[in-house]
Amino acid sequence: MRRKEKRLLQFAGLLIAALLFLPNVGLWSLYRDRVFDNSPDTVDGPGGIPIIQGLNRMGKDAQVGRDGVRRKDWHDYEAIKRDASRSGNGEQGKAFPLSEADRVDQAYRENGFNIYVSDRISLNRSLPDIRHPNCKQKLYAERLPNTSIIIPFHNEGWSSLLRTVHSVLNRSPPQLIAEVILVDDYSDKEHLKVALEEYMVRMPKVRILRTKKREGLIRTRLLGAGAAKGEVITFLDSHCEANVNWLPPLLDRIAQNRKSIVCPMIDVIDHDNFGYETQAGDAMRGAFDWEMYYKRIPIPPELQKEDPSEPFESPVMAGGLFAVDRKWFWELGGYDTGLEIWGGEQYEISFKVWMCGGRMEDIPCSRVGHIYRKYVPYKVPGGVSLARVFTFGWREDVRVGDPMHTKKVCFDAISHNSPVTLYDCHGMKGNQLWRYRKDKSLYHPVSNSCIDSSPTERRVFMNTCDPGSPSQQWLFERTNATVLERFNRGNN
Ligand code: UD2
Ligand code: MN
Repeated sequence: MRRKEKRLLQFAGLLIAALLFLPNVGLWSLYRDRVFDNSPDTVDGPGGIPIIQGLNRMGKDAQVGRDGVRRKDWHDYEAIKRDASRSGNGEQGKAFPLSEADRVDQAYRENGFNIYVSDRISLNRSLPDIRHPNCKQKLYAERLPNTSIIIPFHNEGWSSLLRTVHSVLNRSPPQLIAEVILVDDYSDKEHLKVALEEYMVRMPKVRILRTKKREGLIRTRLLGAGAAKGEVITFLDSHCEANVNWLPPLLDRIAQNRKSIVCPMIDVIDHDNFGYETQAGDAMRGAFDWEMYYKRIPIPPELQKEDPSEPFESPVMAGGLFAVDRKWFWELGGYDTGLEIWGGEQYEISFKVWMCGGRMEDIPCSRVGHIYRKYVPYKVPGGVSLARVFTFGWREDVRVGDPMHTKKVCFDAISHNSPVTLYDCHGMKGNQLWRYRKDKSLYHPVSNSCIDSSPTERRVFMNTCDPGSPSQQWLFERTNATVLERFNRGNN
Protein backbone atom coordinates (compact mmCIF):
# COMPACT_ATOMS: atom_id res chain seq x y z
CA MET A 1 0.00 0.00 0.00
CA ARG A 2 2.74 2.48 0.98
CA ARG A 3 4.70 1.51 -2.10
CA LYS A 4 1.67 2.11 -4.26
CA GLU A 5 1.25 5.57 -2.79
CA LYS A 6 4.92 6.33 -3.38
CA ARG A 7 4.58 5.28 -7.04
CA LEU A 8 1.55 7.50 -7.45
CA LEU A 9 3.38 10.44 -5.93
CA GLN A 10 6.36 9.84 -8.18
CA PHE A 11 4.08 9.73 -11.21
CA ALA A 12 2.30 12.94 -10.25
CA GLY A 13 5.65 14.68 -9.73
CA LEU A 14 6.85 13.58 -13.15
CA LEU A 15 3.65 14.77 -14.76
CA ILE A 16 3.95 18.20 -13.18
CA ALA A 17 7.58 18.46 -14.23
CA ALA A 18 6.67 17.45 -17.77
CA LEU A 19 3.90 20.00 -17.93
CA LEU A 20 6.21 22.69 -16.67
CA PHE A 21 9.07 21.95 -19.00
CA LEU A 22 7.57 20.50 -22.15
CA PRO A 23 8.19 22.81 -25.12
CA ASN A 24 5.16 24.78 -26.35
CA VAL A 25 3.09 23.95 -23.24
CA GLY A 26 4.89 24.68 -20.02
CA LEU A 27 6.64 27.63 -18.45
CA TRP A 28 9.51 26.86 -20.75
CA SER A 29 7.59 28.15 -23.74
CA LEU A 30 6.74 31.42 -22.01
CA TYR A 31 10.34 31.83 -21.08
CA ARG A 32 11.51 31.12 -24.59
CA ASP A 33 8.86 33.42 -25.98
CA ARG A 34 10.42 36.34 -24.20
CA VAL A 35 14.10 35.57 -24.17
CA PHE A 36 15.22 33.16 -26.83
CA ASP A 37 15.86 35.57 -29.63
CA ASN A 38 18.23 33.32 -31.47
CA SER A 39 16.54 30.04 -30.87
CA PRO A 40 16.97 27.62 -33.77
CA ASP A 41 13.23 27.79 -34.41
CA THR A 42 13.56 31.38 -35.58
CA VAL A 43 12.81 31.86 -39.24
CA ASP A 44 12.43 34.92 -41.38
CA GLY A 45 8.88 36.14 -41.33
CA PRO A 46 7.30 38.60 -43.72
CA GLY A 47 9.44 41.66 -44.16
CA GLY A 48 12.56 39.79 -43.13
CA ILE A 49 11.55 40.06 -39.48
CA PRO A 50 12.44 36.87 -37.68
CA ILE A 51 9.53 35.21 -35.98
CA ILE A 52 9.39 32.29 -33.63
CA GLN A 53 7.51 29.33 -34.95
CA GLY A 54 4.98 27.43 -32.95
CA LEU A 55 4.67 29.98 -30.21
CA ASN A 56 1.92 32.05 -31.63
CA ARG A 57 -0.87 32.61 -29.18
CA MET A 58 -2.28 35.67 -30.88
CA GLY A 59 -4.33 34.14 -33.64
CA LYS A 60 -3.22 33.42 -37.14
CA ASP A 61 -2.34 36.99 -38.02
CA ALA A 62 -0.06 38.10 -35.24
CA GLN A 63 3.49 37.12 -34.46
CA VAL A 64 6.26 38.03 -32.07
CA GLY A 65 9.56 39.10 -33.59
CA ARG A 66 12.93 38.47 -32.03
CA ASP A 67 12.87 42.08 -30.91
CA GLY A 68 9.88 41.17 -28.75
CA VAL A 69 7.53 43.33 -30.83
CA ARG A 70 4.11 41.87 -31.60
CA ARG A 71 3.22 42.33 -35.22
CA LYS A 72 -0.07 41.89 -37.00
CA ASP A 73 -1.73 42.04 -40.37
CA TRP A 74 -3.16 45.57 -40.66
CA HIS A 75 -5.16 45.02 -43.86
CA ASP A 76 -8.81 45.98 -43.63
CA TYR A 77 -10.27 43.05 -45.58
CA GLU A 78 -13.81 44.35 -45.29
CA ALA A 79 -12.83 47.62 -46.95
CA ILE A 80 -10.81 45.76 -49.57
CA LYS A 81 -13.84 43.66 -50.41
CA ARG A 82 -16.05 46.71 -50.57
CA ASP A 83 -13.63 48.45 -52.92
CA ALA A 84 -13.33 45.40 -55.14
CA SER A 85 -17.07 45.34 -55.74
CA ARG A 86 -17.27 48.96 -56.92
CA SER A 87 -17.87 49.80 -60.56
CA GLY A 88 -18.46 53.01 -62.46
CA ASN A 89 -16.55 56.08 -63.64
CA GLY A 90 -12.89 55.90 -62.69
CA GLU A 91 -13.46 52.94 -60.37
CA GLN A 92 -10.52 50.59 -59.84
CA GLY A 93 -8.40 53.57 -60.87
CA LYS A 94 -9.43 53.21 -64.50
CA ALA A 95 -9.08 56.06 -66.96
CA PHE A 96 -12.24 58.04 -67.57
CA PRO A 97 -13.19 58.05 -71.27
CA LEU A 98 -12.85 61.71 -72.20
CA SER A 99 -15.24 63.29 -74.64
CA GLU A 100 -14.27 66.27 -76.78
CA ALA A 101 -16.35 68.47 -74.48
CA ASP A 102 -14.23 67.33 -71.54
CA ARG A 103 -11.00 68.39 -73.21
CA VAL A 104 -11.64 72.12 -73.28
CA ASP A 105 -9.10 74.49 -71.71
CA GLN A 106 -11.67 75.61 -69.20
CA ALA A 107 -11.56 72.18 -67.56
CA TYR A 108 -7.89 72.68 -66.69
CA ARG A 109 -7.71 76.38 -65.97
CA GLU A 110 -8.33 76.39 -62.24
CA ASN A 111 -6.34 73.36 -61.18
CA GLY A 112 -3.97 72.42 -63.97
CA PHE A 113 -5.81 69.10 -64.21
CA ASN A 114 -9.20 68.16 -65.60
CA ILE A 115 -11.70 69.08 -62.92
CA TYR A 116 -14.68 68.06 -65.10
CA VAL A 117 -13.43 64.50 -65.03
CA SER A 118 -12.62 64.67 -61.34
CA ASP A 119 -16.14 65.87 -60.59
CA ARG A 120 -17.63 62.83 -62.29
CA ILE A 121 -15.66 60.27 -60.32
CA SER A 122 -16.82 59.13 -56.89
CA LEU A 123 -15.13 60.69 -53.88
CA ASN A 124 -14.80 57.13 -52.58
CA ARG A 125 -13.51 55.60 -55.77
CA SER A 126 -11.58 52.33 -55.61
CA LEU A 127 -7.96 51.97 -56.68
CA PRO A 128 -6.00 49.03 -58.06
CA ASP A 129 -3.68 47.31 -55.60
CA ILE A 130 -0.44 47.69 -57.54
CA ARG A 131 1.89 46.97 -54.64
CA HIS A 132 4.57 44.35 -54.89
CA PRO A 133 2.88 41.01 -54.05
CA ASN A 134 5.07 40.60 -50.94
CA CYS A 135 3.29 43.58 -49.39
CA LYS A 136 0.16 41.49 -48.95
CA GLN A 137 1.92 39.27 -46.40
CA LYS A 138 3.67 41.93 -44.38
CA LEU A 139 3.00 42.40 -40.69
CA TYR A 140 3.53 45.63 -38.78
CA ALA A 141 3.77 46.41 -35.08
CA GLU A 142 0.48 45.98 -33.24
CA ARG A 143 1.21 49.17 -31.37
CA LEU A 144 1.82 52.00 -33.82
CA PRO A 145 1.95 55.74 -33.16
CA ASN A 146 -1.04 57.72 -34.40
CA THR A 147 -0.69 60.54 -36.90
CA SER A 148 -2.07 63.92 -37.81
CA ILE A 149 -2.58 64.19 -41.55
CA ILE A 150 -1.75 67.68 -42.78
CA ILE A 151 -3.08 68.82 -46.13
CA PRO A 152 -2.22 72.35 -47.27
CA PHE A 153 -4.31 73.73 -50.09
CA HIS A 154 -4.62 76.84 -52.19
CA ASN A 155 -7.71 77.10 -54.40
CA GLU A 156 -7.93 73.33 -54.72
CA GLY A 157 -10.86 71.84 -56.65
CA TRP A 158 -13.74 70.57 -54.52
CA SER A 159 -13.75 66.96 -55.70
CA SER A 160 -9.96 66.59 -55.77
CA LEU A 161 -9.64 67.93 -52.22
CA LEU A 162 -12.48 65.83 -50.86
CA ARG A 163 -11.28 62.70 -52.59
CA THR A 164 -7.98 63.18 -50.79
CA VAL A 165 -9.75 63.31 -47.43
CA HIS A 166 -12.12 60.42 -48.21
CA SER A 167 -9.33 58.18 -49.42
CA VAL A 168 -7.34 58.80 -46.24
CA LEU A 169 -10.30 58.09 -43.96
CA ASN A 170 -11.46 55.08 -46.00
CA ARG A 171 -8.07 53.41 -46.20
CA SER A 172 -6.52 54.06 -42.80
CA PRO A 173 -7.16 52.22 -39.54
CA PRO A 174 -9.23 54.80 -37.59
CA GLN A 175 -7.18 54.39 -34.42
CA LEU A 176 -4.08 55.54 -36.30
CA ILE A 177 -5.61 58.81 -37.46
CA ALA A 178 -5.46 61.40 -34.69
CA GLU A 179 -6.92 64.08 -36.97
CA VAL A 180 -6.90 65.44 -40.49
CA ILE A 181 -5.89 69.09 -40.66
CA LEU A 182 -6.85 70.94 -43.81
CA VAL A 183 -4.86 74.15 -44.01
CA ASP A 184 -6.26 76.72 -46.38
CA ASP A 185 -3.62 79.02 -47.80
CA TYR A 186 -5.85 82.04 -48.33
CA SER A 187 -7.97 80.56 -51.10
CA ASP A 188 -10.55 82.79 -52.71
CA LYS A 189 -12.78 80.11 -54.22
CA GLU A 190 -16.25 80.15 -52.74
CA HIS A 191 -16.53 76.35 -52.39
CA LEU A 192 -13.61 76.31 -49.96
CA LYS A 193 -15.35 78.55 -47.44
CA VAL A 194 -18.68 77.82 -45.70
CA ALA A 195 -19.50 74.86 -47.97
CA LEU A 196 -16.29 73.11 -46.96
CA GLU A 197 -16.91 73.76 -43.28
CA GLU A 198 -20.46 72.45 -43.54
CA TYR A 199 -19.32 69.36 -45.37
CA MET A 200 -16.71 68.58 -42.76
CA VAL A 201 -19.19 68.68 -39.90
CA ARG A 202 -19.89 65.03 -40.74
CA MET A 203 -16.22 64.18 -40.38
CA PRO A 204 -15.36 64.86 -36.75
CA LYS A 205 -11.69 64.10 -37.25
CA VAL A 206 -11.26 66.85 -39.80
CA ARG A 207 -10.20 70.35 -38.74
CA ILE A 208 -9.87 73.36 -41.00
CA LEU A 209 -7.26 76.04 -40.37
CA ARG A 210 -6.72 79.11 -42.51
CA THR A 211 -3.79 81.42 -43.06
CA LYS A 212 -4.43 85.15 -42.72
CA LYS A 213 -2.63 85.98 -45.92
CA ARG A 214 -1.17 84.02 -48.79
CA GLU A 215 1.77 82.23 -47.23
CA GLY A 216 2.80 79.62 -49.77
CA LEU A 217 2.87 75.92 -49.16
CA ILE A 218 5.79 75.86 -46.71
CA ARG A 219 4.42 78.22 -44.08
CA THR A 220 0.97 76.72 -44.65
CA ARG A 221 2.30 73.27 -43.78
CA LEU A 222 4.03 74.78 -40.75
CA LEU A 223 0.75 76.23 -39.50
CA GLY A 224 -0.76 72.74 -39.65
CA ALA A 225 2.26 71.11 -38.05
CA GLY A 226 2.18 73.61 -35.20
CA ALA A 227 -1.43 72.74 -34.43
CA ALA A 228 -1.00 68.98 -34.81
CA LYS A 229 -1.53 66.67 -31.83
CA GLY A 230 -0.65 63.28 -33.33
CA GLU A 231 2.57 61.48 -32.44
CA VAL A 232 3.51 61.54 -36.11
CA ILE A 233 2.71 64.14 -38.74
CA THR A 234 1.98 63.04 -42.29
CA PHE A 235 1.92 65.60 -45.07
CA LEU A 236 -0.08 65.13 -48.23
CA ASP A 237 -0.85 67.37 -51.20
CA SER A 238 -4.47 68.41 -51.65
CA HIS A 239 -4.99 66.20 -54.74
CA CYS A 240 -3.94 62.75 -53.61
CA GLU A 241 -5.52 59.33 -53.19
CA ALA A 242 -4.24 57.02 -50.49
CA ASN A 243 -4.06 53.41 -51.62
CA VAL A 244 -4.66 50.15 -49.75
CA ASN A 245 -2.94 49.78 -46.34
CA TRP A 246 -0.76 52.81 -47.05
CA LEU A 247 -0.35 54.01 -43.48
CA PRO A 248 0.89 51.12 -41.27
CA PRO A 249 4.10 50.57 -43.31
CA LEU A 250 5.02 54.23 -42.81
CA LEU A 251 4.24 54.37 -39.10
CA ASP A 252 5.97 51.05 -38.48
CA ARG A 253 9.31 52.42 -39.72
CA ILE A 254 8.95 55.46 -37.47
CA ALA A 255 8.06 53.19 -34.55
CA GLN A 256 11.33 51.35 -35.18
CA ASN A 257 13.39 54.51 -35.52
CA ARG A 258 11.82 57.82 -34.60
CA LYS A 259 14.44 59.67 -36.62
CA SER A 260 13.31 58.10 -39.88
CA ILE A 261 11.42 60.28 -42.31
CA VAL A 262 9.42 58.01 -44.58
CA CYS A 263 7.84 58.59 -47.97
CA PRO A 264 5.21 56.52 -49.75
CA MET A 265 5.69 55.59 -53.39
CA ILE A 266 4.01 58.35 -55.33
CA ASP A 267 1.78 57.02 -58.08
CA VAL A 268 0.46 59.07 -60.97
CA ILE A 269 -3.16 60.10 -61.30
CA ASP A 270 -3.43 61.25 -64.91
CA HIS A 271 -4.29 64.94 -65.14
CA ASP A 272 -6.52 64.30 -68.15
CA ASN A 273 -8.39 61.07 -67.47
CA PHE A 274 -7.62 60.29 -63.80
CA GLY A 275 -6.24 56.83 -64.58
CA TYR A 276 -4.06 55.52 -61.73
CA GLU A 277 -0.59 54.18 -62.52
CA THR A 278 2.94 53.90 -61.17
CA GLN A 279 5.48 56.50 -62.14
CA ALA A 280 7.78 55.52 -64.99
CA GLY A 281 10.32 53.09 -63.56
CA ASP A 282 8.36 52.95 -60.27
CA ALA A 283 10.86 52.68 -57.41
CA MET A 284 13.68 55.15 -58.00
CA ARG A 285 15.85 57.34 -55.82
CA GLY A 286 15.36 61.05 -55.38
CA ALA A 287 18.14 63.26 -56.71
CA PHE A 288 18.70 66.73 -58.15
CA ASP A 289 20.74 68.31 -60.90
CA TRP A 290 23.07 71.30 -60.83
CA GLU A 291 20.14 73.63 -61.12
CA MET A 292 18.48 71.99 -58.15
CA TYR A 293 15.73 70.47 -60.23
CA TYR A 294 14.37 67.39 -58.53
CA LYS A 295 14.96 64.17 -60.46
CA ARG A 296 14.30 60.50 -60.01
CA ILE A 297 17.19 58.22 -60.89
CA PRO A 298 17.33 54.40 -60.99
CA ILE A 299 18.64 52.59 -57.93
CA PRO A 300 22.08 51.17 -58.80
CA PRO A 301 22.06 47.34 -58.87
CA GLU A 302 24.48 47.06 -55.94
CA LEU A 303 22.02 48.96 -53.74
CA GLN A 304 18.92 47.13 -54.85
CA LYS A 305 17.25 45.08 -52.15
CA GLU A 306 16.80 41.36 -52.58
CA ASP A 307 13.17 41.91 -51.70
CA PRO A 308 12.00 44.91 -53.75
CA SER A 309 9.12 45.49 -51.35
CA GLU A 310 11.50 46.42 -48.52
CA PRO A 311 12.15 50.09 -47.58
CA PHE A 312 15.16 51.70 -49.23
CA GLU A 313 17.16 54.80 -48.41
CA SER A 314 16.42 57.96 -50.29
CA PRO A 315 18.80 60.93 -50.62
CA VAL A 316 16.10 63.54 -51.24
CA MET A 317 12.34 63.38 -51.18
CA ALA A 318 9.94 64.62 -53.84
CA GLY A 319 8.54 67.01 -51.26
CA GLY A 320 4.85 66.65 -50.70
CA LEU A 321 4.15 63.25 -49.22
CA PHE A 322 5.90 62.01 -46.11
CA ALA A 323 5.54 61.06 -42.47
CA VAL A 324 7.79 62.20 -39.65
CA ASP A 325 7.75 61.89 -35.87
CA ARG A 326 6.23 65.19 -34.76
CA LYS A 327 8.85 65.96 -32.12
CA TRP A 328 11.66 64.99 -34.46
CA PHE A 329 10.28 67.36 -37.11
CA TRP A 330 10.60 70.23 -34.64
CA GLU A 331 13.98 69.04 -33.37
CA LEU A 332 15.06 69.36 -36.99
CA GLY A 333 13.80 72.93 -36.92
CA GLY A 334 10.73 72.31 -39.09
CA TYR A 335 11.01 74.23 -42.33
CA ASP A 336 12.82 77.48 -42.95
CA THR A 337 10.01 80.03 -42.66
CA GLY A 338 11.70 82.21 -45.26
CA LEU A 339 10.86 79.77 -48.04
CA GLU A 340 8.23 81.35 -50.26
CA ILE A 341 5.21 79.89 -52.05
CA TRP A 342 6.62 76.74 -53.62
CA GLY A 343 9.74 74.67 -53.79
CA GLY A 344 13.10 74.19 -52.13
CA GLU A 345 11.66 72.81 -48.91
CA GLN A 346 12.21 69.21 -49.99
CA TYR A 347 15.97 69.78 -50.11
CA GLU A 348 16.00 71.57 -46.79
CA ILE A 349 14.26 68.77 -44.91
CA SER A 350 16.14 66.04 -46.76
CA PHE A 351 19.59 67.51 -46.06
CA LYS A 352 18.71 68.21 -42.45
CA VAL A 353 17.49 64.73 -41.66
CA TRP A 354 20.58 63.07 -43.13
CA MET A 355 22.96 65.56 -41.52
CA CYS A 356 21.36 65.42 -38.09
CA GLY A 357 21.60 61.72 -37.41
CA GLY A 358 18.30 60.68 -38.95
CA ARG A 359 17.51 58.88 -42.18
CA MET A 360 15.05 58.99 -45.01
CA GLU A 361 13.38 56.09 -46.71
CA ASP A 362 10.95 55.29 -49.48
CA ILE A 363 8.47 52.59 -48.54
CA PRO A 364 7.36 50.44 -51.49
CA CYS A 365 4.39 48.90 -49.64
CA SER A 366 2.90 52.33 -49.04
CA ARG A 367 1.41 53.89 -52.16
CA VAL A 368 -0.34 57.21 -52.62
CA GLY A 369 -1.54 58.63 -55.93
CA HIS A 370 -0.91 62.29 -56.80
CA ILE A 371 -2.22 64.38 -59.65
CA TYR A 372 0.80 65.88 -61.40
CA ARG A 373 -0.54 69.03 -62.91
CA LYS A 374 -0.32 69.96 -66.57
CA TYR A 375 0.63 73.48 -65.55
CA VAL A 376 0.71 75.59 -62.42
CA PRO A 377 -2.72 77.20 -62.11
CA TYR A 378 -2.17 79.51 -59.17
CA LYS A 379 -0.71 82.97 -59.03
CA VAL A 380 2.64 83.36 -57.42
CA PRO A 381 2.72 86.75 -55.67
CA GLY A 382 5.58 88.95 -56.85
CA GLY A 383 5.81 87.05 -60.10
CA VAL A 384 8.48 84.61 -59.05
CA SER A 385 8.39 81.42 -57.16
CA LEU A 386 11.38 80.91 -54.96
CA ALA A 387 11.63 77.34 -56.26
CA ARG A 388 14.82 78.47 -57.60
CA VAL A 389 16.13 79.89 -54.64
CA PHE A 390 19.06 77.61 -55.21
CA THR A 391 19.79 78.29 -58.87
CA PHE A 392 23.48 78.91 -59.30
CA GLY A 393 23.42 81.67 -61.88
CA TRP A 394 21.49 83.54 -64.46
CA ARG A 395 19.59 81.28 -66.81
CA GLU A 396 21.73 81.19 -69.92
CA ASP A 397 19.52 78.99 -72.02
CA VAL A 398 16.00 79.73 -73.12
CA ARG A 399 13.40 77.21 -72.07
CA VAL A 400 9.92 76.86 -73.30
CA GLY A 401 6.84 76.72 -71.32
CA ASP A 402 5.66 76.62 -67.83
CA PRO A 403 6.19 79.27 -65.19
CA MET A 404 8.26 77.00 -62.99
CA HIS A 405 10.78 76.34 -65.74
CA THR A 406 10.60 72.67 -65.16
CA LYS A 407 10.58 71.79 -68.84
CA LYS A 408 13.84 70.44 -70.06
CA VAL A 409 13.93 71.51 -73.67
CA CYS A 410 15.97 74.49 -74.78
CA PHE A 411 16.31 76.72 -77.81
CA ASP A 412 19.20 75.47 -79.83
CA ALA A 413 20.78 76.85 -83.02
CA ILE A 414 23.71 75.51 -84.97
CA SER A 415 24.57 78.39 -87.31
CA HIS A 416 23.85 82.00 -88.28
CA ASN A 417 21.09 80.94 -90.68
CA SER A 418 19.81 77.67 -89.28
CA PRO A 419 16.32 77.13 -87.93
CA VAL A 420 15.95 77.39 -84.16
CA THR A 421 15.13 73.97 -82.79
CA LEU A 422 14.20 72.55 -79.44
CA TYR A 423 16.73 70.21 -77.93
CA ASP A 424 17.29 68.63 -74.50
CA CYS A 425 18.94 71.26 -72.29
CA HIS A 426 22.57 70.31 -71.85
CA GLY A 427 23.75 73.19 -69.70
CA MET A 428 26.98 73.40 -71.70
CA LYS A 429 26.23 76.85 -73.08
CA GLY A 430 27.52 76.58 -76.70
CA ASN A 431 24.60 76.33 -79.11
CA GLN A 432 22.18 76.83 -76.23
CA LEU A 433 23.72 80.02 -74.84
CA TRP A 434 21.59 83.07 -75.42
CA ARG A 435 21.88 86.67 -74.41
CA TYR A 436 18.81 88.74 -73.52
CA ARG A 437 19.51 92.20 -74.87
CA LYS A 438 18.06 95.59 -73.99
CA ASP A 439 17.00 96.02 -77.63
CA LYS A 440 14.69 93.02 -76.94
CA SER A 441 16.53 90.66 -79.20
CA LEU A 442 17.82 87.23 -78.31
CA TYR A 443 21.46 87.10 -79.28
CA HIS A 444 23.39 83.90 -79.91
CA PRO A 445 27.10 84.51 -79.27
CA VAL A 446 28.29 81.28 -80.90
CA SER A 447 26.94 82.27 -84.31
CA ASN A 448 26.97 86.03 -83.72
CA SER A 449 23.33 86.21 -84.86
CA CYS A 450 19.82 86.75 -83.48
CA ILE A 451 16.55 84.85 -83.43
CA ASP A 452 14.21 86.04 -86.14
CA SER A 453 10.66 85.01 -86.79
CA SER A 454 8.40 84.66 -89.75
CA PRO A 455 4.79 85.02 -88.61
CA THR A 456 3.46 84.04 -92.02
CA GLU A 457 5.49 80.86 -92.22
CA ARG A 458 5.17 80.31 -88.49
CA ARG A 459 8.80 79.53 -87.89
CA VAL A 460 11.77 80.89 -85.99
CA PHE A 461 15.29 80.94 -87.43
CA MET A 462 18.66 82.57 -87.00
CA ASN A 463 19.42 85.77 -88.85
CA THR A 464 21.84 88.71 -88.86
CA CYS A 465 20.99 90.88 -85.85
CA ASP A 466 18.88 93.88 -86.77
CA PRO A 467 17.75 95.82 -83.66
CA GLY A 468 15.22 97.76 -85.79
CA SER A 469 13.39 94.65 -87.02
CA PRO A 470 10.09 93.94 -85.24
CA SER A 471 10.40 90.27 -86.13
CA GLN A 472 13.45 90.10 -83.84
CA GLN A 473 11.73 91.67 -80.86
CA TRP A 474 10.76 89.41 -77.98
CA LEU A 475 8.81 90.01 -74.85
CA PHE A 476 10.77 89.02 -71.76
CA GLU A 477 8.66 88.15 -68.76
CA ARG A 478 9.93 87.91 -65.22
CA THR A 479 13.42 89.15 -65.87
CA ASN A 480 15.43 90.86 -63.21
CA ALA A 481 17.04 93.95 -64.77
CA THR A 482 19.95 94.07 -62.34
CA VAL A 483 20.84 90.44 -62.73
CA LEU A 484 20.39 90.70 -66.47
CA GLU A 485 22.71 93.64 -66.74
CA ARG A 486 25.36 92.01 -64.62
CA PHE A 487 25.06 88.88 -66.73
CA ASN A 488 25.33 90.78 -69.99
CA ARG A 489 28.34 92.74 -68.77
CA GLY A 490 30.10 89.55 -67.82
CA ASN A 491 29.40 87.93 -71.15
CA ASN A 492 30.19 90.67 -73.63
C1 UD2 B 1 5.95 69.15 -55.56
C2 UD2 B 1 5.42 68.45 -54.33
C3 UD2 B 1 4.80 69.48 -53.41
C4 UD2 B 1 5.85 70.46 -52.98
C5 UD2 B 1 6.42 71.09 -54.24
C6 UD2 B 1 7.46 72.14 -53.95
C7 UD2 B 1 4.83 66.11 -54.53
C8 UD2 B 1 3.84 65.13 -55.00
N1 UD2 B 1 4.48 67.42 -54.70
O1 UD2 B 1 5.08 69.91 -56.37
O2 UD2 B 1 4.24 68.88 -52.27
O3 UD2 B 1 6.84 69.83 -52.19
O4 UD2 B 1 6.95 70.10 -55.10
O5 UD2 B 1 8.71 71.66 -53.68
O6 UD2 B 1 5.88 65.73 -54.03
N2 UD2 B 1 -0.13 75.09 -51.97
C9 UD2 B 1 -0.41 76.04 -51.00
N3 UD2 B 1 -0.06 77.34 -51.22
C10 UD2 B 1 0.58 77.74 -52.36
C11 UD2 B 1 0.90 76.77 -53.33
C12 UD2 B 1 0.54 75.45 -53.10
O7 UD2 B 1 -0.97 75.71 -49.96
O8 UD2 B 1 0.87 78.92 -52.50
C13 UD2 B 1 -0.49 73.69 -51.72
C14 UD2 B 1 -1.18 72.98 -52.88
O9 UD2 B 1 -2.58 73.12 -52.80
C15 UD2 B 1 -0.72 71.54 -52.67
C16 UD2 B 1 0.68 71.71 -52.08
O10 UD2 B 1 0.73 73.01 -51.54
O11 UD2 B 1 -1.51 70.87 -51.74
C17 UD2 B 1 1.79 71.50 -53.10
O12 UD2 B 1 1.63 72.35 -54.22
P1 UD2 B 1 1.55 71.76 -55.71
O13 UD2 B 1 0.61 70.63 -55.75
O14 UD2 B 1 1.30 72.87 -56.63
O15 UD2 B 1 3.03 71.23 -55.87
P2 UD2 B 1 3.56 70.04 -56.86
O16 UD2 B 1 2.79 68.81 -56.61
O17 UD2 B 1 3.62 70.55 -58.23
MN1 MN C 1 0.77 68.55 -55.95
